[in-house]
Amino acid sequence: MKRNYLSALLALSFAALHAQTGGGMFGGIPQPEVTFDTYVAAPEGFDKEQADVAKGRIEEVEYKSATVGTTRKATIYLPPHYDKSKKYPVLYLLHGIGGDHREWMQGVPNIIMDNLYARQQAVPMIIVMPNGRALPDDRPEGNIYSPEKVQGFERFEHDLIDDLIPFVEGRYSTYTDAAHRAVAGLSMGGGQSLNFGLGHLDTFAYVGGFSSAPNTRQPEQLIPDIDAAVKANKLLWMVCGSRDGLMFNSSRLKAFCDKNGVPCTLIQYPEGQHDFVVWKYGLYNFAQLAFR
Ligand code: FER
Repeated sequence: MKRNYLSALLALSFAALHAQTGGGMFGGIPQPEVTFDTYVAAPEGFDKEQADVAKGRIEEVEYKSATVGTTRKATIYLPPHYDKSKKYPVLYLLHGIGGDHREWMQGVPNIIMDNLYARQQAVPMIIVMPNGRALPDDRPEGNIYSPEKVQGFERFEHDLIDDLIPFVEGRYSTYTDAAHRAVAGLSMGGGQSLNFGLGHLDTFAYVGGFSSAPNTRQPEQLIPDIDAAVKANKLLWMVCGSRDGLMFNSSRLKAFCDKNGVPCTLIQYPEGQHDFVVWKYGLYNFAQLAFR
């Protein structure tokens, strides 16, 4: 999996040099001029296990996907003191091109969330980490950049909305409206989150893209109806590393939003690359803002 990210980074390293300057063109890709939102560092230890902090629970589940025609897996994080007599909002948290339903565990979402809850900095939520490659063989093996594999990431729109969400809302004690659903992800999963979240305003009110990849649709496709997006979306939040060649996916959406009066955040992580330093920071911040 490491090697896969490495090849992506290699291909993008030139573009990364350019991203710091902001604006202009690079390799035929327009790099829009944008004003980034203020970066505030996460506190020391936000991603480190603390002995005196209540722990949530991680479990792996299987659900039937009519979209794919198989049984698929997802990792679930339940907050500390999960109580079936209460209802919870749900964050769908999506992985990158070389990952699967276990990839996000590298970013210790359970520890980040446990620590946030200990300080009462996040609304208790269930986090669902699916496999976003909606294919009969959904393993990140072979050529992970092949058109077939990439199409699986597109097809996941239907698996998510028609199969996974109903499964989650049947199995766990959740709210079942857009105001209590969030979708966020890293890289390919960031692109998916922007595409599906903004494409289904009636399903998700909170949308996050961390280092979003070239699967991110053009701003005009993401937000064809400005008024509808402004009305329905409650959070559109992005982060990308200053040294990540994929910044243009986020900055062109940010530029469009600023021009059209759509509330939107884009933080440039200083010296940030295409890795879990940025993605953990993304979760830490997004989780505090969601469901408010
Ligand atoms: C690409 C560069 C990067 C691309 C996808 C990625 C489909 C995804 C990277 C990741 O998920 O880490 O050209 O095209």
